[in-house]
Amino acid sequence: MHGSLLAKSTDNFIPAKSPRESLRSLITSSDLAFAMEAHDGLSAAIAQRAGFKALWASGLSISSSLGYRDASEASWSEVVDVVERMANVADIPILVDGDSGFGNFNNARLVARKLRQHCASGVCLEDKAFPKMNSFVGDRHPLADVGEFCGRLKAVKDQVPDPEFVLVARIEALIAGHGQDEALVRAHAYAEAGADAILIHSRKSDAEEIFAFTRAWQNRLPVVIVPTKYYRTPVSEYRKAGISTVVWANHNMRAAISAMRQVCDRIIREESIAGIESDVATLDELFDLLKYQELSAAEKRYLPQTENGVR
Ligand code: SPV
Ligand code: MG
Repeated sequence: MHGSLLAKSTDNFIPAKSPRESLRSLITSSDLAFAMEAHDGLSAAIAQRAGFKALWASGLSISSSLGYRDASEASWSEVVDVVERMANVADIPILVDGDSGFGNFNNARLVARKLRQHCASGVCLEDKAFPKMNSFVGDRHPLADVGEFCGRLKAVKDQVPDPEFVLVARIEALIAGHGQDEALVRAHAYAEAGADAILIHSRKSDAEEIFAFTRAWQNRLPVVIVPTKYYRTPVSEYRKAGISTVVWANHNMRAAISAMRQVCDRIIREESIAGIESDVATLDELFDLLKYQELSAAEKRYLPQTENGVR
């Protein structure tokens, strides 16, 4: 499914995924791109079926679905396992939220390499220390030293020289309350260190500080944004500002929470599933999403056949 294998040695085994359109071309294209959050194989299949061209493997959503807090509680290998499940069902590119890299340069490059081996198309690293805390929680968001974070970026670039693998450097200066100057200094430093794109994050309820950043930055590298809090801004404004990619960062997970809560509340109250049948996905929809029809075709091909069908 993922094309040829670029295997040089067992240790450097990197499967080359050939999704329909590469993450790099989506991010560098002049068209505004969208990456939809997914946190497991099923949500990845749903996002792809809806027509999204790229996925955001959200740290918040993956942590939440595993029952962890988005505070570096999930281990890097648990995240890699989830991404592997996503890549197994979806063949659109996956940009993985690599948090702050799970440690120093050494952990960051290890995770990046493992993600590439499991068919991720890129990783986003944020300039915070380990352990990190979700950007919308509290006010304590100490930033990494610029030089040290540049080392993390360089180590990832050196470890994963694949030109198709995208390294996004995420700036948390605005989240941490440091202002535009600090954000810009960091963006330029991360560009020098080899980042392919900059994610500028904000938790304001309007996009003004994002636009102030893009005006000053002048697209030296493509800009990725996460408008979770400034959700009212129309995407036409992002096109006008020359933004590269919008990440809808957690909406499959939040949709799942409300849908599951409503269904649980009704079933416990009504002591019946009759009332909710028309509100939940059909089993046929589930079988279709996970391609059960492919399995029956494969059975015909690979299992010994009898006169009455498959044995
Ligand atoms: C995530 O989806 O995990 C993100 C985006 O990093 S945010 O939750 O806004 O920090
Ligand atoms: Mg995250």
